[in-house]
Amino acid sequence: MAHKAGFINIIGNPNTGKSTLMNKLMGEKLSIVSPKAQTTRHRIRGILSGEDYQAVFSDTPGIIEPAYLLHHRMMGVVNHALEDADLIILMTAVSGDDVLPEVADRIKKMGKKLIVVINKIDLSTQEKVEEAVSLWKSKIPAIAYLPISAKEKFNIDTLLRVIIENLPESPPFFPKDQLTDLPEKFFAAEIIREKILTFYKEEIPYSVEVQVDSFKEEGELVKIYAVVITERESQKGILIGKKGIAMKRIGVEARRDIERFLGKKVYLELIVKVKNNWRNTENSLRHFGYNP
Ligand SMILES: Nc1nc2c(ncn2[C@@H]2O[C@H](COP(=O)(O)OP(=O)(O)O)[C@@H](O)[C@H]2O)c(=O)[nH]1
Ligand SMILES: [Mg+2]
Repeated sequence: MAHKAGFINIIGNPNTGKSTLMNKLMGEKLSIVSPKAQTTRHRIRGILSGEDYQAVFSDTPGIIEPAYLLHHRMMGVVNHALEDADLIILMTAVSGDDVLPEVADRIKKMGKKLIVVINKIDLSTQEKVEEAVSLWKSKIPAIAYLPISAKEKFNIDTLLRVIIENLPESPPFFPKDQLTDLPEKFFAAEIIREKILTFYKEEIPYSVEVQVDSFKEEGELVKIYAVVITERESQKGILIGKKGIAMKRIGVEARRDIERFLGKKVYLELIVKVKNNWRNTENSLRHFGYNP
């Protein structure tokens, strides 16, 4: 049988479970997950290779109306992902908000292969799920309308089968043992950000960026020095907490997950810095890797 390979890009509203889905498809936690919108800020590739196929998934930021320059960059990622997809997965949740009509229209006009995934059926009833399926059928042509639960791993195998069936014939794009195209230090920074998203409230999760300054392997130990950047002095105080206790907790939790991810012992040092208004500053965004 001929070899198949292609780019499958997962797009949709915030919080529909795009990152959870990619992780379940990969059987590996690559993308951070949280109940907060705007958790995913970059395109995160997961490369799944079988004997005769290679599926290159991209997880993308949820579609939002941009309020900051950062959001414009994030929506740039979504636009690229629409353009270079061989197959688009439009992620929706049974109970969630409707995807913007402009986005649905654009996908329709592109005429690309599309799978509409209706996620979080574990939170819904059979009747509601059927309603959602027929609604999407009337709205946009697709090769499949598939109800799933990413969290409970329901119908993920079926989805993967449909994806592979619909990949174009092509040699692989990446070595078969490669899982992603991003460096390990990117994932270390993301894991730290995930803990911040989980533990802090209000504006803090949205105002924080994490950069790994140094990532060095010394035998079995990986030494990581990371900077947590926030927008205001007052946020810095909250992030650090009384006697540094809050940041310490982030460090402990993040180190445990980074160790699991790398399969190595980790030494992690975190410092907090303020960069005024970084989310709206061209130079800062560029420096942090959000390119136009
Ligand atoms: N009940 C339920 N929750 C889910 C499911 N998939 C994702 N979630 C939750 O929805 C929230 C957003 O998930 P995430 O993958 O970060 O969504 P994204 O913003 O689309 O990437 C998280 O709290 C997930 O645990 C699902 O199938 N069922
Ligand atoms: Mg996400």
